[in-house]
Amino acid sequence: MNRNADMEGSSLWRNVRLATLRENLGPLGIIEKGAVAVRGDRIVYAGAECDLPSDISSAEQVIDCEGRWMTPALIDCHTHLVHGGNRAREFQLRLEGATYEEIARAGGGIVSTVKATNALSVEELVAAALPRLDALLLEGVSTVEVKSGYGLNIGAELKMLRAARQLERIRPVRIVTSYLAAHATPPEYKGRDADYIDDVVLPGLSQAHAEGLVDAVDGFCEGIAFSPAEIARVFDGARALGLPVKLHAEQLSNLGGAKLAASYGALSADHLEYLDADGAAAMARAGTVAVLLPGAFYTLRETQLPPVEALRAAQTRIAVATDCNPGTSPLTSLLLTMNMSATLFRLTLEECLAGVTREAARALGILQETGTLEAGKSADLALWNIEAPAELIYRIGFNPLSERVFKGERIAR
Ligand code: DI6
Ligand code: FE
Repeated sequence: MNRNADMEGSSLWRNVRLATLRENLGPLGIIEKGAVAVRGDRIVYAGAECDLPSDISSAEQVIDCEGRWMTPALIDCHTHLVHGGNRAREFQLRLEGATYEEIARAGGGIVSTVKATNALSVEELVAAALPRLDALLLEGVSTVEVKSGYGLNIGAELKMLRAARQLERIRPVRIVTSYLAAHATPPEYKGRDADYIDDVVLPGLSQAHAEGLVDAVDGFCEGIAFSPAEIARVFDGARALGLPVKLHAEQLSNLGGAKLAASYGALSADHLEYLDADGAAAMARAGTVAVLLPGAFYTLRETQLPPVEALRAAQTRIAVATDCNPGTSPLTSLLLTMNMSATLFRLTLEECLAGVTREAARALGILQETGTLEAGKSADLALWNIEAPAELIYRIGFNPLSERVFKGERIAR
């Protein structure tokens, strides 16, 4: 065994076209004749093949990519992946003419998912989430944000977050958690939002944080959920624990949630159909990413488009995500999410692709670690059987992934 120790666990991806998503390299950060070198779990080189330094030009494993395209592995930065049951029956009833109110009165809606989630153990929640997670991973996803928010009592919120953490141990994926007890007021606290925040949301947050279960704190700021003043109390709790915040804001009406989130230096504000130019500018100033969720827009047959022009004018960063949830976005495809972002929201190719890589990483506060093809970052790569990047957003229901690499490890499709 005289193998060079430096080459241990090393791989070289050559003859590859790179969409690095590095901003200093122009749109998509394209390098036509590229190479990517990996040592252990790190990218040590991502650039032109002809400039490959001689000390890293040899590797244990050399992969000729035959001109395929490589992007950073994809990132789904907003999901409710862990939950019990589904709402297909409600979907069917709505097609037959039932209204949301009728369904809610019959015990449906978010309350039915809360019941179904409370009924499951951590292991059962993991088992329920796995097929959804696997669907994402098969399309080149390597990082998934997962929220709590269907427990609505301390025990069940912690259970959801434990299930989310468990997913990372049984699949090659990075999971980033958000504590979303401020998603809805459970029936037992009806009309007593403040008590729910005092009794459940804030003490549950301290417990979940003490267990290492919380990467960020989320809330739902809406007429049917929590007011900006109530969300501010939750954000104060997050701040006291040193946790970053994000917010479901301006989905159904404009309550100024995005502005509030920006004032707390939020990582992101999400949905945003009813955002105004002021809110977009406040987000840009705070570095708060706008996460657009076309799956919910589509499922709700919403007609109010998010203010994409205002976001561009303010130079607010834009990400896109599935919002995978059983009520308003039963979507487990980030490729389809990109297509919807283009078709429904008129996002450009660059906005779509940056939205599931670089900007999604920024929205999760992990841009130092992943989201671009860049030396020093985690070797999270996706290799595609495509002739041009536009194919990633153009097709509907077709998966051109060739292979995925997570932390340097090759994962067969
Ligand atoms: N926004 C939504 O659209 C969902 N939650 C949220 O914060 C709805 C959740 C559900 O109906 O289960
Ligand atoms: Fe959501």
